[in-house]
Amino acid sequence: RLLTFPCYRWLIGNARVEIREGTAKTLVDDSSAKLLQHRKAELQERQNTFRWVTWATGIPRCVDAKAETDLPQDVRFDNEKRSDFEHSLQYALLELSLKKLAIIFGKSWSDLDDFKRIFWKLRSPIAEYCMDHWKEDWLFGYQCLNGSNPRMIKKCSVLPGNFPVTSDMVQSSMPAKTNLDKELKAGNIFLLDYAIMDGIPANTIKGKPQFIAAPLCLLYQHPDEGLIPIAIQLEQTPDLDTPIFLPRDPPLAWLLAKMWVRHSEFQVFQLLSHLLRTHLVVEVFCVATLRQLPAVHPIYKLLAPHLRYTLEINCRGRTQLISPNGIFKRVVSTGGDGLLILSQREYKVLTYRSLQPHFDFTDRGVFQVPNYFYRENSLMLWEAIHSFVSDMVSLYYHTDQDVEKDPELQAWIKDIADEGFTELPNFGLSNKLCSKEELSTLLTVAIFTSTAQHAATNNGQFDWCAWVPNTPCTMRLPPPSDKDAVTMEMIMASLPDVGQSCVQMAITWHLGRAQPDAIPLGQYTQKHFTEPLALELIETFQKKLKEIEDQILDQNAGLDLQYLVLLPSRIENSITI
Ligand code: OYP
Repeated sequence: RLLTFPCYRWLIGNARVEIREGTAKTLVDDSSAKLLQHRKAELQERQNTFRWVTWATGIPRCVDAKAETDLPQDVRFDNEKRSDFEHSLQYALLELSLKKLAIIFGKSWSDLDDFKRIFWKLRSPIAEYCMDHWKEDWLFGYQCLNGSNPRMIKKCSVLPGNFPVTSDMVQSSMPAKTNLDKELKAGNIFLLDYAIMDGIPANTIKGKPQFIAAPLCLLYQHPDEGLIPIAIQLEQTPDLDTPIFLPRDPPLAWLLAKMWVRHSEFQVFQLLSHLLRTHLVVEVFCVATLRQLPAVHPIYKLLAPHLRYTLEINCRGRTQLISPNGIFKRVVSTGGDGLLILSQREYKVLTYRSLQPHFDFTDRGVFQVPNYFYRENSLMLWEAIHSFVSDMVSLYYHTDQDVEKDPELQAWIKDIADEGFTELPNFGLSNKLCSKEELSTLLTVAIFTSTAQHAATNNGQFDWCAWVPNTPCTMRLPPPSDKDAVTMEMIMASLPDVGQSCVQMAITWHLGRAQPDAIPLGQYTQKHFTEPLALELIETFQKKLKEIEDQILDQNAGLDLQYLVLLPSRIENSITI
């Protein structure tokens, strides 16, 4: 395979032999006119190859390619990855279409247990656990912390004005000696607020309207039961048709209310936490790095392993997943116009700060919540990456001035801030880098997002979405307005039908399963760096990751429900799926 992005070039007569190895050099380190000429030529070529394009306004810009086939070979899947990607999906879809046939020609689809009939072969231990326990309130709470969308829950010290929960309503969820007021003050009340879903247009599938709600859900950190939901309102504006559902309501009413929250969760999780906040954010780093940093540049060498396959998977996502006839349009309630409007709303409020886990936890007020394994693991990983990256930066930049005076690095940050994250006045990332620390933080954001954060959202999706009633991709009836009128028939007519459920299982299995050619976090199969000092830092980083691995395994030993998605050995080095 031709290596068109060399780190170093040997000039032998007229032939240009290109290899990746060699000492990393910033522009000021490269002295000979010939090598400087090469840097320039390489960047010109890359800027011709990788161009920014606005796929849709109001979301991050991306690489100009109509489909993955427009991308140059160097950034395409290799044969093994491509054939695995295409076959695994076909396998899952075929498997499920057989089940679907069996059901259509078998007995009716009328009870929650009927979901079990499409739940064979494609399974995981957590998905099975979920199937057995999904109705239990504590598992609903658990998923806010350690499910596949662990960034939604916020501390609630004052009830929102549009959510008139009274002390009486929730007293039966609390020990007698306390009450809502006391618990609000004590910091034990939390909120899920899906205001962002309010007014999102819903899809029409095969002529049938789908439905979207914008729920509010109050949770309580119970001294014995753990985090549990205690009140749910399915729309943002309270009124007679929008009752507040409570755990003491008729069981089917409470269950359907929770399903509606989880349906919003599916949309926010897949489109905002997963697609926008990992895939699309990282693509900006990909494109800017390919356009602005020559392969011999230390920052190129540092980032390249974290950008593998991301352009191709994102192109496939744009053409097959969120396109006008894609998977979302075919089976998800936000398919059609909804998904873009939702993403644009989130993009408007996206901040650079929220991509840094310690700020994210501070701003959501969730530093004290017990058993928040996602928080504990992601902070350890952030620290490890930040310390590795800072040491690497110090190898090549001795002073803050060195950073300021690297024209390639400054062109890179300008591309990121002005060309990638356009139309974002409140993002909070400057288009200049003034210090080593600013550079290290930015690199940590890029690497953390493409590794740990992507793993945290992507890798548990089959576990939590395979049992469709737990996280339904669409709803086929409007939210219930009368607590006493909820029946099993209504629940089955609301949840995804057999076909939609099969696609949800197939796609989440396809994306969530371990990738056969995965390169784990901190493992480098291409030897970008060759200098001993850099290699030593890589080794230290790998040792640190091993310690984290052991610590996470220790924490999980003996747990029924283990949180292993952030085990370093299971985190991929880049977004490849
Ligand atoms: C690309 O042939 C990707 O249908 C997934 O996209 C699935 C395909 C193509 C389908 C191929 C085909 C990967 C990149 C991404 C992302 C993040 C968002 C994932 C959302 C998954 C939603 C699952 C929907 C279930 C109903």
